Amino acid sequence: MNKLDLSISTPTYNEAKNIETLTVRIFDSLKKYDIQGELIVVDDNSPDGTAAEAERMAKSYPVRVHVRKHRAGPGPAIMDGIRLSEAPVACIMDADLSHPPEALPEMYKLIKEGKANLVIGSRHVAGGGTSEWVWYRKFFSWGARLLGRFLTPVVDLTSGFFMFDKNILKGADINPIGCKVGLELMVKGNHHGKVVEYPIIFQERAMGESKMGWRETREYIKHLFALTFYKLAKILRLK
Ligand SMILES: Nc1nc2c(ncn2[C@@H]2O[C@H](COP(=O)(O)OP(=O)(O)O)[C@@H](O)[C@H]2O)c(=O)[nH]1
Ligand SMILES: [Mg+2]
Repeated sequence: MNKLDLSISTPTYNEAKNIETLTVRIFDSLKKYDIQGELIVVDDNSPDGTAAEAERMAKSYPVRVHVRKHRAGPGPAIMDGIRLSEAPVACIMDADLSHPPEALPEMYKLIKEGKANLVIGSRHVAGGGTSEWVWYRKFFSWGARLLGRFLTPVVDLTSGFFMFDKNILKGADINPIGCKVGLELMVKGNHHGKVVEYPIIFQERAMGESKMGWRETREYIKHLFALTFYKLAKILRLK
């Protein structure tokens, strides 16, 4: 078997209708640039048969399926995906096609060429954006960015689409509260400041329903506080 370049994992809950398109688009886009990738579907035992659909794709593509017993939000599933990643470079993306698989090769190239250790698929840099968002979603996204200004120079700090050289995990205590694993890596990862935002257009999901709600917002605020303490402690220790 060829050497694996990139492990992509996706947390899933009731995404059966999106798995096939996601798989085909990921592997089409990697094939064009001759990148050897694998897809790891980390499913929380979805009642709609997401895992079975992923197993069906595994017959024709390098897809692995990991089923967790209980629903616990995307955070723990993302952490499992990272642990299961076998390639030197790992990537996390949503399964609902909000994150364009066509961006994967350029993001990978930034890491491969040593320009970045962590690449964020970003909606808020030139060339990036979102399809039509309702006002409250825009408002929350703006508020979330404002709160994290102190933590990282990254503009799109809540992005769920990111890729990294797995060396950034060495010696880092990665232990996110909630689902913003990318933010945890921006603040605590050993990336030596080599973090690049790559512009993406975020598409509203076409199939299925969003599972985000107040619990995620509360967890996000707790996470921001924890990271702020972490950063302050680090600054004080350096002095
Ligand atoms: N494993 C797992 N994945 C989840 C859970 N909740 C959401 N997800 C996945 O996390 C990703 C983002 O969720 P989504 O509902 O699209 O959030 P939104 O884009 O913020 O509305 C999708 O791939 C979901 O299927 C969960 O409880 N467990
Ligand atoms: Mg979504």
